[in-house]
Amino acid sequence: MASLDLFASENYEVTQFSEQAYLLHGYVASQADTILSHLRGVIKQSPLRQFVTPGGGKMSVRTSSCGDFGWITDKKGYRYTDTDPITEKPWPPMPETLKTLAEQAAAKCGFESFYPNACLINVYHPSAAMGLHQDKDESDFSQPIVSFSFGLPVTFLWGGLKRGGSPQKVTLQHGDVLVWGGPDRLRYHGVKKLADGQHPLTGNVRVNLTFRVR
Ligand code: MD3
Ligand code: FE
Repeated sequence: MASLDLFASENYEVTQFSEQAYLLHGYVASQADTILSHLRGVIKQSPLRQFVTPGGGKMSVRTSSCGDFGWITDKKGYRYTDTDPITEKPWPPMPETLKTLAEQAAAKCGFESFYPNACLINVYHPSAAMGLHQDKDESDFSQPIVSFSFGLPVTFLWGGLKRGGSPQKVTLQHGDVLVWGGPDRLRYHGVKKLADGQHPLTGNVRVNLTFRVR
């Protein structure tokens, strides 16, 4: 079992929010060092940047991607590309460790054939936030989205399938994994402004990875 050390904790609590929405508490905490060092390699090749949305506003979150496809936005809209518009080269490959951990997390929640080809990297500094939105730039909504959170905690917001109403709140902590699939895949979601703080592994930032099938 050479790959045993790749496996995430088997002692984690699960919170089920909805029919196919799960929080695996601390699922990747033991792998955080490895994952974060892979990410440092990725962002050396494709740097973090603050995109400008079609509405003309600069995003507060700093973003990069790895995998066959990366998510971008500019004046023309939101989409996936196979090339980083800054480097004009393919996005860095998705590190196998990350891909395998995301697939394992999905499988724990009943998604046995999830093979992500895009990993969006979001880095939040204090006061960065993400407004309520749906993730609908992908082509197959039967595929779940898996997210890993590292570093500073944040209040995650999740609402319904339509805008409006008050979203539910949940704190996402270092090492937490979210899996959203099936009828929950198109829920509105976002995160509140990041509060200042210090985390031993990330300093004053929160890092979020979302694994998707483009
Ligand atoms: C619920 N990122 O990158 S991750 C995003 O913390 C995004 O950076 C947030 O929303 C972040 O698009 C939240 C958790 C998440 C991701 C996708 C979802 C929750 C979701 C899709 C549907 C419902
Ligand atoms: Fe999202």
